[in-house]
Amino acid sequence: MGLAKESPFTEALIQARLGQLPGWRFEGGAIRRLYKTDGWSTTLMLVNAIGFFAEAADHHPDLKVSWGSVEVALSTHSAGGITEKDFELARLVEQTAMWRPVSGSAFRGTAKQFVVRDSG
Ligand code: H2B
Repeated sequence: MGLAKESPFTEALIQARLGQLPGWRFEGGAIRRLYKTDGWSTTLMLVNAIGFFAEAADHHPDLKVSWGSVEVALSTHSAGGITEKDFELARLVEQTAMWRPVSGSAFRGTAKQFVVRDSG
């Protein structure tokens, strides 16, 4: 007797949940988003930030890394589809990638483009 296999979300549920995650789509069996960056160093910082959360969560995305972009693809291999784990990590990745100091913050923030806001 093993652990009960988690059942994956239906496509209708995936699409409904994606309504709350602008920029993310369901394609090739994964929920995914492309983040464009201002270059290699920002790309690597984003990869490392995602990697930190993924390891702490014990849930790991596929990352497609190019000079000026990171594509994040999430699925739950053990369930053979999309589960709450993927949506929870997607929300965390989104908050992390798009985080900037709010106006009026004590932080000046960076003048760099960093992670592009309308990454698609
Ligand atoms: N990541 C993802 N995306 N899907 C999984 O099923 C998964 C994982 N399983 N990270 C975890 C690790 C499992 O292999 C380990 C043993 O906990």
